[in-house]
Amino acid sequence: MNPLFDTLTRTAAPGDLFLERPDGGVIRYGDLDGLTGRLANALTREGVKAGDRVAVQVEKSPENLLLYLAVVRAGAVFLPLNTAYTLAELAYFIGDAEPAVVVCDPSAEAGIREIVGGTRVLTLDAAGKGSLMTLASAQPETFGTVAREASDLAAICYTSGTTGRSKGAMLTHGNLIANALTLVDLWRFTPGDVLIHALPIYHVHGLFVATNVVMAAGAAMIFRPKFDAAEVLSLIARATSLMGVPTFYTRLLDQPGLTPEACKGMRLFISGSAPLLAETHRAFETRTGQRILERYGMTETGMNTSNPYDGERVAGTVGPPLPDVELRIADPETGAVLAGGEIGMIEVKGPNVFAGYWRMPEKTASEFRPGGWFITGDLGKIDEAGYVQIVGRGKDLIISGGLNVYPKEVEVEIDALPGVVESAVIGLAHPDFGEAVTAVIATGGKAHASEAEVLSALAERLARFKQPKRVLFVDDLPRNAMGKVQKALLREQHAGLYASGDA
Ligand code: MCA
Ligand code: AMP
Repeated sequence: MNPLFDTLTRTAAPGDLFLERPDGGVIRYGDLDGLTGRLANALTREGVKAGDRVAVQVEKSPENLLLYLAVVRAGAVFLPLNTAYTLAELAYFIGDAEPAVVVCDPSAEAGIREIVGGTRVLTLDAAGKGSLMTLASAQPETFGTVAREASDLAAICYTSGTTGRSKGAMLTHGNLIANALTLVDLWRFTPGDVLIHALPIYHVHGLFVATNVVMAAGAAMIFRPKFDAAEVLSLIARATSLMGVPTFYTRLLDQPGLTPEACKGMRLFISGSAPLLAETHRAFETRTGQRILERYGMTETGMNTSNPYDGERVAGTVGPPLPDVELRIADPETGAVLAGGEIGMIEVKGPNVFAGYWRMPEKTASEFRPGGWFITGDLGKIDEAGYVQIVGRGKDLIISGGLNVYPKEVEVEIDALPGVVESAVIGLAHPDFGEAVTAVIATGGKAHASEAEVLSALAERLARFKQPKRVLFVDDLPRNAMGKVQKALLREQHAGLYASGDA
């Protein structure tokens, strides 16, 4: 038995719709056996064995999703990579994960071949074509699904770290199944549901929360290459649910056609990955009559909490812990559990919590408390009704449009530029992205490069979403008595930078 593959493919009837392609074509659940069989045979032919990693940096397409399923079916470990990562960033992931096969866009093939040494490279483009598909089309549909245990790895998802080095979160079959089944139940997904899938599938939200929940329920997806507010609105009449980051909802609110009538067939709007402003929650309800359900998760844990389906969905909270997740608030320094209502570190425990960081046993150990409690790095409190409220982050992290950016990683690149004494990268409130990456560079009062020059120097080094939206220059950075850069003060000083909706 292959726990994850079996769980995802056992609910639906063969004739049920699995996915509507961007071009309007369809894939039915009954097609999955043959489609993933060909791909799994292709991977096996390329030498992929149980436990091997398959690194995938490709545009979103149904074939990309089929590849995920085929990797799991072949007993291997799916390793999705953000399409925005530059070659410099990729070199680290590939060196660290040592995949047996890398699948990339044809346009990136030459560059990737240079950094991977002898590793096999196959291609897959946005239209679902490429050398992987050519190889798969020549393979038989029949494939003997590789047996796995619940404790075996199904995926490794890289997540940045405060020290600048990304860590590979190891997710097991058991982790992904537990979370998917809990969410199907909690959010009441059934075979009658149709989800508009407009998230990227290189992160936990679009790949596991959306896809696994849909499949475990035997439901269907309208699969879009990316989020486009007008397009999503035009699809809403045929759908029952949407999962998105807060930027989806602020952009939908800009659509004049967003009305109760337009949304009347929808039963569930879910938001997560970044804080949903209470004001967005209220505005959405006023415009549509629907209360967005906000939930909270992490790459390392999948989902931890969710506002209820039936009960009160409270704006500004992420709801109670999921039924099989334990959550506590602890003193960030000592780990002592704090009394109800106090603010502290959110720590979680449960079948959803990952198996550790790939080849980083010390890092793994330092992020768990005795008894298996994972230290999330988020600061929060639990109110009297048992709802969790996230009040800040213990980690220096910016979340821009639902994507995480660790300031340290950007500062390291900026500090290496000529004329920079030091830099502080901060997140400032932004009407579209929630927070915008902003660099403050100390020049010591000397001549320095322009904003455009700094940005162009970073373009090759950092993925587009990590690049600052603005670069500000100061003589010196403000420091406290301990000599620490006062990022909170910088955030205050520049708070209104994006208020006009600029940039
Ligand atoms: C695109 N750009 C961005 C972002 N996305 N800049 C900052 N932050 C971003 N998130 C760049 C583009 O390259 C472009 O630059 C410019 O900003 C404007 O692009 P635009 O066309 O407006 O962007 P878009 O393509 O519409 O994308 C915005 C988006 C997208 C729809 C919000 O970023 C997105 O789908 N985000 C979701 C990410 C996600 O799935 N997160 C879940 C992580 P230029 O014009 O100069 O080229 S998993 C997780 O967090 C846990 C598990 C959880 O709880 O879910
Ligand atoms: P990632 O490492 O990309 O999985 O991002 C996980 C982080 O996103 C969490 O540690 C939180 O800081 C943040 N996050 C996820 N969902 C929410 C939410 N609903 N509200 C506030 N922050 C969230």
